[in-house]
Amino acid sequence: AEQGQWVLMATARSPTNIAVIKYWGKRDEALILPINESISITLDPEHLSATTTVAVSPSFDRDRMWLNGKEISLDGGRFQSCLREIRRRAEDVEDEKKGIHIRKEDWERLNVHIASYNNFPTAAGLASSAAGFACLAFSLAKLMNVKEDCGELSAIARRGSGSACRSLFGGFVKWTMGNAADGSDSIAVQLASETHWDDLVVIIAVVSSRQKETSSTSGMRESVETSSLLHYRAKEVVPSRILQMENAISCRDFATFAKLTCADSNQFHAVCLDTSPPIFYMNDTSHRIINLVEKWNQFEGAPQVAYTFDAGPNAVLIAKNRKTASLLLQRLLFYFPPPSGSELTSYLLGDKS
Ligand code: 2P0
Repeated sequence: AEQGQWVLMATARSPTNIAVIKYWGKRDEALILPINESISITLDPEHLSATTTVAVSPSFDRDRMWLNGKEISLDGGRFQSCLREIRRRAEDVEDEKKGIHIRKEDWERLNVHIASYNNFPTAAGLASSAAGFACLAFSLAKLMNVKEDCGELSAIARRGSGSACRSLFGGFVKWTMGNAADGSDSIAVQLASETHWDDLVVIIAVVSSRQKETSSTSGMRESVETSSLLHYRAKEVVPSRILQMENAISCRDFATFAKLTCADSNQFHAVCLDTSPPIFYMNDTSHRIINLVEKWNQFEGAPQVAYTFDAGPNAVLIAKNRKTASLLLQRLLFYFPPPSGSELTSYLLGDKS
């Protein structure tokens, strides 16, 4: 590329994903390789997603990144591994109209600017790293004309954040263990597309918008070091749950899907309690939501709603269909009325001001 003022850009959007069989624990910290497989649902990008624009220009003197408009440091090893892995796979780029000719080897010395936005408040205590790193890997790959498919790109997103690899696909996704020493085969695979089981409705109940006290990365490290339940779970429980879950998804068997989802969330939080010192991600409100769902499912004689909680107190509720979802919303609003004067209350009252 000639020294000049041109700028070349690419933009992508990636949704976040919610694990129904949880990832918790690494067998390799540097490569981010999991101790067990996991399965997730990728959400609709309309609601919880990251949008990232990446740009390259000979006038950029270093790689820089902005998150929700604020510059952040790219010094962390995770950003550096993603950038390095994508640059290694970069190809020639030609844009005749703009007169841009970038040769493969030019990418090593060209710098990028990255601007990423989440369409949900970062402070809402909802995971944003999954959508963020998936989008970073995908948009950089587009910019640099990387030929790898989404599976191969998922291994790069994984180097940013483990759960990010699952956001490269829509629908139901499995993160496979892999066994290559370099981690190249620990990738995401799509189990079923977003149209396969579109009766399901996901409702996220924001219990607390405070930032969590223990980050997932350090929490899972402490669990790997101190929880014997984690090792039992990874070896004796998860492998058969993965098979049962794949089957439940393929048959759209909601009863089995819900039982496995709730059981796996509860076991993940039991592992957190089994960690020394114990990690508490759920709070009283989370426990009350579990009770509400359990009682409801028991009363109906068959599961109607599944719950799952990540590294925080917010509930992710999966309703069997739209009718159940609207009942669920009514019940949540009855038992957990939003404080008067809150945004949600004004919205529900149709307050236009
Ligand atoms: C999951 N979580 O499967 C589990 C369930 C939280 C609870 O993946 O260290 O942010 O970046 O690989 O991916 C959160 O962990 O951790 C997570 P790193 P990540 O979704």
